[in-house]
Amino acid sequence: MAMPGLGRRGGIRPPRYSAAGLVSHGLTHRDWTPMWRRHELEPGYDVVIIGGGVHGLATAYYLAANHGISNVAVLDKGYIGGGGSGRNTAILRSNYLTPEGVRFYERSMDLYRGLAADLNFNVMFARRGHLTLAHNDGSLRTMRWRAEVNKLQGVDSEVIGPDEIKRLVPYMDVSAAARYPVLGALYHPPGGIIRHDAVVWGYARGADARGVHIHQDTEVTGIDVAHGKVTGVRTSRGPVSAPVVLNCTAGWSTLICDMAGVQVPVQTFPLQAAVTEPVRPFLDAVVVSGSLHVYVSQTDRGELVFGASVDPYPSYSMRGSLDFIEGLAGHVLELMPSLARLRLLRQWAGLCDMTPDFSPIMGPTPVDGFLVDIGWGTYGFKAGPVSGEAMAATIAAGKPPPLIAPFGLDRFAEGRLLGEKGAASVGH
Ligand code: PYC
Repeated sequence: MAMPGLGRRGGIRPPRYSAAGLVSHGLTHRDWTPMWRRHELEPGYDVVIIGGGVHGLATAYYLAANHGISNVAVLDKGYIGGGGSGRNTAILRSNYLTPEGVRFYERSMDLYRGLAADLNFNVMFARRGHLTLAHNDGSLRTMRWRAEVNKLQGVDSEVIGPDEIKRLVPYMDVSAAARYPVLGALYHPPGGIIRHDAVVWGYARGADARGVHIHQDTEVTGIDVAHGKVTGVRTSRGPVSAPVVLNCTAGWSTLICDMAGVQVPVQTFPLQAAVTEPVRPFLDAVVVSGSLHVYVSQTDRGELVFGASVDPYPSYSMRGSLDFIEGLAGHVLELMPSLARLRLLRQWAGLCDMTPDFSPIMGPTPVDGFLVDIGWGTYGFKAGPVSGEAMAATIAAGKPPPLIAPFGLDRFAEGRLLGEKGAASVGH
């Protein structure tokens, strides 16, 4: 995969956000500069990125910021962040099961920790501590395994017992009388939550300022390939030529791969979530129970955000179901009976592009110049920054950096699967 000489396009310098700027805008009622601009669709770009979620926008940002490649278009069929990036439960962690996975997600945590300063945009990262509960001996064994792999990679994780869990989450029922008694937990202190929309907007603003064109309402309807090489895309607004096309479309990724004639072992399943009315802060940690198929965290505004496992059938539906909410409510109450009177405000679904080994597919495909950053399953949001950084490096250098080399599409043919199912928040 040889990348052509990729070029730079001039950007603008966005105004720096500061406390003084906030006061001055408040007093003068001056409008804020829009965070990204609208552009005519050019007939050609050096790089076309399909999908305006955190992965696509982060890739565009790092292409421009780290490699000086800014003749880049990000195309989204809807609005930026309207897919998985705006529908996930915004949990960050790096306590995975394989050394490759732990290293990769830990780099993402590093980037997330510095993101507000890097983008000059408050992404509201909150380190909260992340607890994955074990309700049986089998899960406890997996938690110990993960803790050891994590420690070997320098990631802070340890197995703790019910007393320590009760200290961290006083409202949780850790008694032996609980229907699924809590035997212990994998405790990952650096885990936390973030404001997912802000991450999308921050990357969009940073990419736009460096000359990237962000095109919303621009659906890709075809991909042109000649002599085994990608030459461009067709869109609802006309054709665009490009020697490099990157598929960052998560739940829709197989549809885009089909357009290029590339087969990938991915199936799309909905993942549902829900949010309650806001209440006073009482839950600091992020709590996950695989056996009860539920995870819960409390936002800085006081809402509780809940999620579960993916729906048990492939679908492109992004609507919530009664079935899901009934099951979820029952499981939450088994963990925290005192939440019985809390009211749910909203439920929704996002789409997960699941692979057989629960690890992503990143890098080149058999079509020269057509790259993928897909197969995220339920882990996509956590990986946004590192994926962007690594895919930008792949495009700039013409080959994937060592950090993502294990995640290539060729691993399925070569039998080098990277099983991360044991690191899933909940059973799937
Ligand atoms: O892997 O932490 C996770 C997660 C939470 C929600 C979906 N995936």
